[in-house]
Amino acid sequence: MKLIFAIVQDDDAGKVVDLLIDRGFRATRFDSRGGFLRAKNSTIMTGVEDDEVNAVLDAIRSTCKSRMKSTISLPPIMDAGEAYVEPAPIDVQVGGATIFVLPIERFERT
Ligand code: 2BA
Repeated sequence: MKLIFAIVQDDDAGKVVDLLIDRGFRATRFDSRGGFLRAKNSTIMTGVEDDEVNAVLDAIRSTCKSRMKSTISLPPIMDAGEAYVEPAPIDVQVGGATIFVLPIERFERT
């Protein structure tokens, strides 16, 4: 059995969960936040049999789009006398999805 964590953009999370449920999988969605952009995203957790992993990954790939996001790069904290660097907007391409597939040692639903 495997545990799949997929970090996806909020705009795609509802579609991923709906498709997984339609296809007979169980899923849990968490609100999360990326460390780099500090923007809200969603983490979807799903536990599946080994032979179902590819079907889950297909569902995620088919619903999650990569998008460009803008952020402001903040200057490091400066000491007195250092030149001020204007915060500059930068564009980054945010996946798709960032997916981790982990082995499960034991699974119980009581
Ligand atoms: P964030 O950490 O907010 O990152 C958003 C996007 O910013 C990343 O998209 C990447 O394009 C860019 N980025 C991240 N760190 C960077 C850096 N040090 N320098 C330059 N650009 C950087 P994705 O790679 O598609 O990641 C989307 C979200 O997935 C991330 O949001 C984070 O929440 C999660 N994630 C990605 N890789 C991860 C990892 N190895 N472990 C845990 N979470 C991860």
